Amino acid sequence: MSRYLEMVDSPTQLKKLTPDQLQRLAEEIRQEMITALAKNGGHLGPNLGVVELTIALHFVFNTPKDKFVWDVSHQIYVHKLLTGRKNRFGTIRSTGGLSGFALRSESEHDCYGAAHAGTALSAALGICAARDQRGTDENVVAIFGDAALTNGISFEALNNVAQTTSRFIAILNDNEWSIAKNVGAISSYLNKLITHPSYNKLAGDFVRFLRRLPKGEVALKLAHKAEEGFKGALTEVGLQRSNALEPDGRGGYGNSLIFEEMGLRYLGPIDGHNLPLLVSTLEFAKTCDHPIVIHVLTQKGKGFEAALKNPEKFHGLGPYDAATGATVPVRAGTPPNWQDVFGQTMVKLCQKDNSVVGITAAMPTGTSLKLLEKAMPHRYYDVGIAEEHAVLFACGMATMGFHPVCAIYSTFLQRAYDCIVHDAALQDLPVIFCMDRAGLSPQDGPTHHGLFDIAYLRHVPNCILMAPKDEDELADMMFTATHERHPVFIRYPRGPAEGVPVKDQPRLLEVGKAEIIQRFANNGGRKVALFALGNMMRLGRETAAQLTAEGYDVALVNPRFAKPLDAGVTEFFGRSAEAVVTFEDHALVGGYGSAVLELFNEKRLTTPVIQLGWPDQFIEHGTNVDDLRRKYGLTVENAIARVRAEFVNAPLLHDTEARPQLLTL
Ligand SMILES: Cc1ncc(C[n+]2csc(CCOP(=O)(O)OP(=O)(O)O)c2C)c(N)n1
Repeated sequence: MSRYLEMVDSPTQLKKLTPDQLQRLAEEIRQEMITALAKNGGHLGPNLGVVELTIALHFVFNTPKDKFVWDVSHQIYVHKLLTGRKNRFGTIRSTGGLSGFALRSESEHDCYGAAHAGTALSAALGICAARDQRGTDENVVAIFGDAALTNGISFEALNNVAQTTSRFIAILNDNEWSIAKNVGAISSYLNKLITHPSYNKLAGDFVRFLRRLPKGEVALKLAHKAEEGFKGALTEVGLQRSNALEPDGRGGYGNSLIFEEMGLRYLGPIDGHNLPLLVSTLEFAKTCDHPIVIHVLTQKGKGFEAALKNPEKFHGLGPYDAATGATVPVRAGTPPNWQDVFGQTMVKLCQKDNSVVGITAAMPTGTSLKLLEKAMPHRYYDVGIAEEHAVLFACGMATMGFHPVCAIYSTFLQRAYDCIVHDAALQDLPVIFCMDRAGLSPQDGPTHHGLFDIAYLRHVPNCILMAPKDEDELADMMFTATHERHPVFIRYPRGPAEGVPVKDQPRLLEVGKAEIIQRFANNGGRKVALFALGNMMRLGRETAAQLTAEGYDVALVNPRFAKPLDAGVTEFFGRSAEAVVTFEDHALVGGYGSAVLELFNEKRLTTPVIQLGWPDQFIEHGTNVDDLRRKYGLTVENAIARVRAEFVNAPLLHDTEARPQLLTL
């Protein structure tokens, strides 16, 4: 580790450094992140962009007393390095290691956890309100990206600031990028602020503040450089932005500062890589008895050529070469990712059916809907980080005869729950929800695992909920969904699919019909029926093979539908088996296994049900899916052990004695 970073293990030590040393520290931190993250990857680009900003924040404020609330908090690595976690930094996002996000249980300097976008301004305002209630004097700083302004909650908070508190500091970290290029009117508006000198709001009280500071006595003698810095702020970063100003249609270029209209003083835009300027500006913000937003311009990936050239890829990535940024090519023979099969199928469906369109909430790459953008841009919508809006927008289109497909990760769709119930389901609209990352997002952890969607959808009337066992079935399910008149949800996981060929022409599936993969052999062995939902079919198959080898008589079912359940097939195997095992990549509470149990109760079946799935707790992050599945028993070994245990001391019953009411199928 390099010199200054070695010296600094807390914000207190950071405050002892001279301006030049702080600058050196910034360089060392960049290098540390580039090398340390190369092995496992992480959110490199956003963090390279906030090095100076984070140093300045810790130089001026005093956490944990003062509070930093980070939006998404994927840009918190520098903060981690400066708050006593540098020795564990190499463990970030791996099993037992540091979280990739802010985590209250990890450090007293992380006052608020996050990873879903748009939460910082509201949470910070709540902290301010509590401070004001208590009559204490903490500074509260919310740090949010330009893409957070595509999110409704951010505006709900801004709308509420002025009436709630007089001391609120918000830092808009504007790098023009969401994960992909930021979208929408707000993004164009921010560009206007940056490229038009008349919007520069550093003059006035801030400059007077700087001039009042006694020369030489300013914190670390930085401020005297600030005026100079502020003059350079536009030229260094702002003017690199290429877009010309667009007229506002009223003969001008618009002249209202949206933040000021909402009761926050606006300051900026300033160069977010100019440490002296940042320090002085934050010192000023500390003195403000008025809510303030500081517009800071940063470059995603600063200091690493490869990341600057490709901000989207380096937003978050796996292992890479620390010298060149090159990433490891996918091994030949690896099946396509589920998301890619989704994207390719979208293109095919849109080519054949004019009613189909694709909608993403700022995740064109993560969902692979960018394949549709490329092939048929007029059938593609990126609405920004706005899941609620995405669903309502889709509902509107559905009322006009369209089959909109919302490609939204399972975890992010949680945000749009009311829109699903109140708009899509209640009006019974044919919106299709393709829920990517349904299952684990291992390195991200509990904020990103998609383990709740069956539970939060299964009880909503009118909904159809499916999970494909492989990528060919995913295409069939998407095709089937475009023929439905109800809201349809399809859940599939992250990562490579099963490697089965995808037919040219997908086929229609019968809604609510399961697929029987293997029937009982009636060979005299103890009868066990396995129901393996979606991607758990692989586990189901292996379990079936091993149990069969041990002499059990095994049936294997691909349920396909978590709703409507195939009541006939489920009851048939429930009655004819001596034990049933349900496999799901989902929380056990309220999940697919629960649906089976509900049916068994309704039919008064007493066959024991062994449920494999995720326990009733938040599952931590880990290096990979296998580590976590092993820990929580989502394994073939555990399935077999539990089946064996079920039969210990259980007398062998002949079919006829045990199950007199066999149904025929
Ligand atoms: C509700 C929600 N939807 C989508 C995401 C995925 N996501 C993570 S970071 C990000 C972009 C953040 O951009 P910005 O806030 O501008 O920060 P930057 O990475 O540019 O610093 C998105 C869309 C998320 N975290 N939360």
